[in-house]
Amino acid sequence: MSSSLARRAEPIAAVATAAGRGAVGIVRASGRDLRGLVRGVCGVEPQPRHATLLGFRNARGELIDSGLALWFPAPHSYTGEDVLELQVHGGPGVLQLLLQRVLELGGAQGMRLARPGEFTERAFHNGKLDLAQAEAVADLIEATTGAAVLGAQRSLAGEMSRQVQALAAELRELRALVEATLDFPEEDLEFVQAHAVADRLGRALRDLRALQARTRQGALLREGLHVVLAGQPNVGKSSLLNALAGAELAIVTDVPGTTRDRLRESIQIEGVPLHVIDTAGLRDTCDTVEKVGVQRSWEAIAGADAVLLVHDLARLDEPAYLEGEERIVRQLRERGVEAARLLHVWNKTDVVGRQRALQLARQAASRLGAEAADAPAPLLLSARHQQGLQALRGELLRRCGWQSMPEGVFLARTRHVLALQGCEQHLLQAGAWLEPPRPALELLAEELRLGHQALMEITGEVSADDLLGDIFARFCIGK
Ligand SMILES: Nc1nc2c(ncn2[C@@H]2O[C@H](COP(=O)(O)OP(=O)(O)OP(=O)(O)O)[C@@H](O)[C@H]2O)c(=O)[nH]1
Ligand SMILES: [Mg+2]
Repeated sequence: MSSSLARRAEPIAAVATAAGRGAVGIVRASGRDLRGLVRGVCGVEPQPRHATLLGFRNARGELIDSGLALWFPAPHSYTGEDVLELQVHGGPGVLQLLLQRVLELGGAQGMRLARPGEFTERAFHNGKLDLAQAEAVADLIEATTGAAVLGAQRSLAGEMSRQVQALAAELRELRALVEATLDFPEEDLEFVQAHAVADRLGRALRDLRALQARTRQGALLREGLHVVLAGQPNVGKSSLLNALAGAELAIVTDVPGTTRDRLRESIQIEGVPLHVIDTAGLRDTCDTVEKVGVQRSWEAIAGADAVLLVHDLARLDEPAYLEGEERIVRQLRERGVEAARLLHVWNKTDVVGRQRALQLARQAASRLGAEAADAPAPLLLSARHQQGLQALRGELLRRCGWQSMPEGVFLARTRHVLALQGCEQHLLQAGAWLEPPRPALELLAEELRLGHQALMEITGEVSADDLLGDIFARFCIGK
């Protein structure tokens, strides 16, 4: 028996509720045969799947607490094994004594403390959940916004898994078609059959792309977007952070070089998390501290999904200021910040008025080679007066490819996005082998096999042990 199989044979127990005090706390145990343990802890065998009020006692017969016992004999339980849940008063002392008692009574069977996520891992191994659904359990617990909760529920209910399975079924049929031909080496892929394969491959690619679009939205909803506020000193970056967050987080003064270090804040737009970083103004400086700050600004920019380059409309007609703008745009380009990641915003509209602001922004944009990025219109803001924020929020969502989907978004992870990308590459390669003169059918079959395999990584039908270890280690204990 491999060590991971041996570990799965041992019964496990843990406190399932969060650490600290609460009205109710839960101790949970799972194992292949918990009947002995149940009688030991409860004194009787409670009716399955009913709440039974009982007293739970220590080895000397003293009452630890009275509470509810919930008994789920296998296979009708969360893990698919026998599961016992005990609900008692939610104090750390009570829960520890009760957990100790459970471990003691299960000792003969090798009962031990559960590792993080081990209950869910067992549910996965016993076919109660696939891997994407197991991940959704963790995501549901982690969800902090309404949109994330609903998205995680959709994944947990299997919305993503069903789409993955449907696509996998298409690929299985396609592989069968190609491999049937492989079994008869003297017959080449006939013209008609080649058409059938090409047709099916085209359909599979279309379905894959639809799934990719939904999955990307789901990953965005889970992981959010990293946005950096950049620009020269005193243009209003910190004011913009405060305006977006709706709170006075960053220090704002009229002294250039106020912000010395990066400041992070997570906000949300339509439920999409936005991790915003305010940075030190970009300029050449002799001040040692500010120098480090500017260095950190560049580091933040390098790791950003989007860079909001803030311009000060009130100074756009000053040659020295404009030169600074040109230098920053040049440096951004040199550091590989492509136009798609760069968003120009024009601040302090209130100082110059809207008409003049539009004119100044257009002139400067043309000088900075930023007109295309400004389409359809420059983003005019007044961070101080909280104006223009709605348009900015909308543009940020548009840039990151967010679309509200009528059928609802399911929560997804970067892991899923990458698996689908892998599948796409193999299917495209398979398509290339299909072109005349179709050099070798084996290559086509192999690409389809690899594509299929990449897809099955999502639901965990194909998965390496260390991937599973990685995923479940991030759960909390008791789940
Ligand atoms: N009139 C007006 N003033 C603004 C606006 N936004 C910011 N300011 C003022 O501009 C000055 C600089 O604002 P900050 O937000 O500190 O600018 P910053 O870009 O963070 O500056 P550093 O941290 O020094 O790089 C402050 O006096 C702000 O009140 C605006 O929309 N209109
Ligand atoms: Mg600042």
